[in-house]
Amino acid sequence: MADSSFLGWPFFDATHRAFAASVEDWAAAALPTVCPEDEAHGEHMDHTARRLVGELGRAGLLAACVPAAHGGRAAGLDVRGLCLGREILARHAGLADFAFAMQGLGSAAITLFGDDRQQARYLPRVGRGEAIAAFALSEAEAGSDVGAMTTRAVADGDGYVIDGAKTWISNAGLADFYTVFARVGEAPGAKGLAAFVVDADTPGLTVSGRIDVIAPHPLGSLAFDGCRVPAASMLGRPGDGFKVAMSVLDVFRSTVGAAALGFARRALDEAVDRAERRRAFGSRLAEFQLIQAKIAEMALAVDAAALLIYRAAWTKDVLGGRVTREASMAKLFATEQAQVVIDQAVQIFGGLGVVSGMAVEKLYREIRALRIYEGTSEVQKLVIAAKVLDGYRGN
Ligand code: COS
Repeated sequence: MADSSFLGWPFFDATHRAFAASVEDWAAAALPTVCPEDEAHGEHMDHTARRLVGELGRAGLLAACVPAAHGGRAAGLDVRGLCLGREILARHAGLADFAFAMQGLGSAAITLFGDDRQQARYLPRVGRGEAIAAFALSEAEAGSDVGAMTTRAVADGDGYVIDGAKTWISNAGLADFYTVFARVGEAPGAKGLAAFVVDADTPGLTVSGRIDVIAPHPLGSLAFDGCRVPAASMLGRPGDGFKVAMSVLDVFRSTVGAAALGFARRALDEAVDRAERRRAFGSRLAEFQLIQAKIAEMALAVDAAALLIYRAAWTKDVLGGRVTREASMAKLFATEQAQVVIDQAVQIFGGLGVVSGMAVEKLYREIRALRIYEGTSEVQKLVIAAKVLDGYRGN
């Protein structure tokens, strides 16, 4: 049974504890049928992901992804709710975490920068699980270096025409709309970007390919070929795009850490169960001090990651403002440590740990991408160092 003592920490109030309990109850009751083991990948995966969004919406759990004015739990983005949802769902099933998280990531720019009309058009459907959201930032030559993107939106009459290509787009092909970042005007690098919300059926927007990865989820590339969107689809103003993207990532990097935490907790649970049952040299594994040392290190990493994640989430929810440093610390530490925890769990399982389909084998594949997407570990270090140095210099 996973440790839930962290819910007693002062970062949470009664509504968070109730929300965590409802996610836990839903996961235990619904996931075996909504996301059966053999339908979470392969040809069934898209169908399962779509069904997960619908069921999460019907259960009211996507309320963590949208603001209260449009059916959500909190006045703004509910970072603690997002983190709790991701942590608990990731502990049960990676695809469930994916479906939940993408509703938030794909719509967050609308919550943070959209006008009333844009919010009313998209957010209630996102929160009910009736519209699937996606975030289209990365390009083949612009991942860490966001300012290098070349997708361009050219003003034309009462709208913009978008041309270019995006890749590594989660929910490509499933989404009903995409938050798309493109270059507008002539300003260089990060200064010349804008964000748009683009409906999936807009002529000129096509899914140009699917990408298979080691922990499969719906992922692909998009092509924009003379894709005309109304000027009213821009989120914020021309030139705001980099700020929009970074503000969204300030929230979602903590939630990536939370998903890693969920994977790590599951690995710790699996490892402890194994250590208690497996016998070697006449004793249970749990009686050997080398195994106890691993368990201690794993538990310490899990708790330390949880503290950083919920510190970042609480800071954003309660104190507001930018949490760039806190979110980067949470993501960096939680994802790197989850990789170590899961690796140790595989070690405790021995040969069984690398057998396809074993829980720890799946976690071992599942965790790897989290150290890369939404800002690599290396980018997080640059961000943290810049903030520390800024502080020292009095900026
Ligand atoms: N919130 C709001 N505004 C922000 C911001 C944030 N978190 N971070 C930066 N900005 C603003 C800055 O204030 C600055 O504005 P001014 O020019 O008006 O001062 C502007 O954006 C540029 O900021 P900065 O100079 O810090 O940007 P850099 O080009 O140095 O940023 C990194 C470099 C690498 C930190 C950034 O590009 C980054 O995070 N890259 C990773 C992107 C990523 O996660 N990609 C994966 C996407 S998968 S979804």
